[in-house]
Amino acid sequence: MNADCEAVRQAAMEEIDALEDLRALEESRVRFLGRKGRIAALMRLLGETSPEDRPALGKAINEVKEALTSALEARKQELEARDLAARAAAEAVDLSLPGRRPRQGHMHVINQVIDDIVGIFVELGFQVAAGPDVETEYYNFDSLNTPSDHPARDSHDTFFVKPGVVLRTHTSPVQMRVMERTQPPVAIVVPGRTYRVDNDASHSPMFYQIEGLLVDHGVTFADLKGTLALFVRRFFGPDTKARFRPHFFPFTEPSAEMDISCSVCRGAGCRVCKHSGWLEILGCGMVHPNVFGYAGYDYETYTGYAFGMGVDRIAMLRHAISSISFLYENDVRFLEQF
Ligand code: 2NL
Repeated sequence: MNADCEAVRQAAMEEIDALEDLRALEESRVRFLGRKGRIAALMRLLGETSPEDRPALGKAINEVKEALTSALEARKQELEARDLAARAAAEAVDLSLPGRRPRQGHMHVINQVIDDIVGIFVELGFQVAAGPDVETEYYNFDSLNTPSDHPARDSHDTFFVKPGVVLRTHTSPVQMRVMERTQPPVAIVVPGRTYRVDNDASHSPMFYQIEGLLVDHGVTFADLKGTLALFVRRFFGPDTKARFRPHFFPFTEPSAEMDISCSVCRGAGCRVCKHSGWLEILGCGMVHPNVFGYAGYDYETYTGYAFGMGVDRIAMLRHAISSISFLYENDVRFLEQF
């Protein structure tokens, strides 16, 4: 009888040693320790055993049962530990890795330049004004003393929305609207989008301008020169020189263009200034009496100056940007440099 016990123990131990997963282990447990298992079969033999042999056989069966139970438990713990280790390895997180830094954005270079320019004039007491991008021909041209046969007014230069309505070609209509509703003194700067039919390395059909307007008693061209000279020294640096050349605009008389000493070569001559030593950066002049007439201002009582500059051109000069399209195609590799 002990031989039967020994056979069951032998078979069970071999099987348990070979177990490779928890499901097979449970099947083994049922096969040996279950109600219809091998141990239960040995128990049934007890009944057929003589009373004097029974205690020894019972003891032997119990020893096998206990040996199997603890062998199964030990194997179960080994397999569970192995599963846990495998899962831990598969799901491992390296806590010493550096975190992923979120990419931080910033103001567009155009807006940085607008803020810098506007900031200089605000410090001088100018207020900031804004108005619609879609304008009437009246505010964009007629009220600014621009005759109806002026070349800028045809569809090769100006975007027409419908007859009488255009995309503003400068921000001057905003100054007209402010003058209509305000009595002098007026001192405003107007940054904004403007539109012209034009597209090459230095022109985009949508671009940014900043214009300024100051109207009061006794404003002179000297005030204009002094204010703009201060502006360029603040913006381009204290050694920047400025010069004024006579020019023509329909809305100012007299009119001028202002050049500054080349910020790239400091006047020595380079590709950027086309070897002249000077860069053209803005147009300006004394507000034309006819414009005051449209605004409802008495040109015998008031005088004023106005100026306008292209923000894109100034941003390109400041940062040595070779083509205006860089400013508008929004390639992050370009934008993040500023
Ligand atoms: C340029 C030249 C200029 C003005 C803009 C202006 C506005 C009013 C009345 C009179 Cl309401 N003038 N604006 C005057 C002279 C020049 O801009 O080259 N801009 C990029």
